[in-house]
Amino acid sequence: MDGLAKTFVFLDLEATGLTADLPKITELCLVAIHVSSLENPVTNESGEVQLPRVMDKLCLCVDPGKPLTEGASNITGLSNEDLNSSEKQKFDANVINAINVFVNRQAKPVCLVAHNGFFYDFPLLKTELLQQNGDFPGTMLCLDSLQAFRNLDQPSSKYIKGRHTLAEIYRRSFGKEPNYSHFAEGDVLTLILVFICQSRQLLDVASYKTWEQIRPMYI
Ligand code: DCM
Ligand code: MG
Repeated sequence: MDGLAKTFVFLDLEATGLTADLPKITELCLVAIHVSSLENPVTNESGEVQLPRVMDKLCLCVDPGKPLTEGASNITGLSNEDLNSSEKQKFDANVINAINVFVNRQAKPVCLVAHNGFFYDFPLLKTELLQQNGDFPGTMLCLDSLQAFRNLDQPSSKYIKGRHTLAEIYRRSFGKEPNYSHFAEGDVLTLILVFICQSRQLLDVASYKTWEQIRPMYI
């Protein structure tokens, strides 16, 4: 592929609410896939694209330190009660360290990929990192798969509401419902499956940002 990145780290965050709620992270999942696995997708006997065999995963539940909105709790199935009774820690230096260790063991350059990443996941992650005086290298690449899927689509259908949600793209590609929607790991695996079906085209039409260009969601 075009050689910008050697590893793609697919990322999804669950949080206490939407941007207007000034959300805090409740769960994060990162799955790293080498470009060689994106270039050679494996299919089963029915021709259905499979997850790559070689994947590194990091999934963590986090005490957000603020109440989840009813909507966020309903869709994610997470609650402050459950996170507290499981004695989950806050988004602290240990979490940042875990993410950095995880990313650092991947072949570089690394590109983060998230669905709606430019408007939700990357800014929120940046806010949480900055609140703990942490950050990622400014040169790390970022790709928003929602934008890439929209760019790939016909101009007329580009902005049809709901057409490019993860679940909708998955239904169109696989003819069934995605598994574990709104679980961070479920959403990442769904994203990987739909991405891998068209990775060459998506990487061609994607516009990249660097981590340094990502503005925090709020301070
Ligand atoms: N979210 C929300 N209400 C929605 C959709 C999302 O509060 N209708 C918030 C909570 C989710 C987060 O966004 O944890 C990430 O969404 P997703 O599960 O689609 O990745
Ligand atoms: Mg999600």
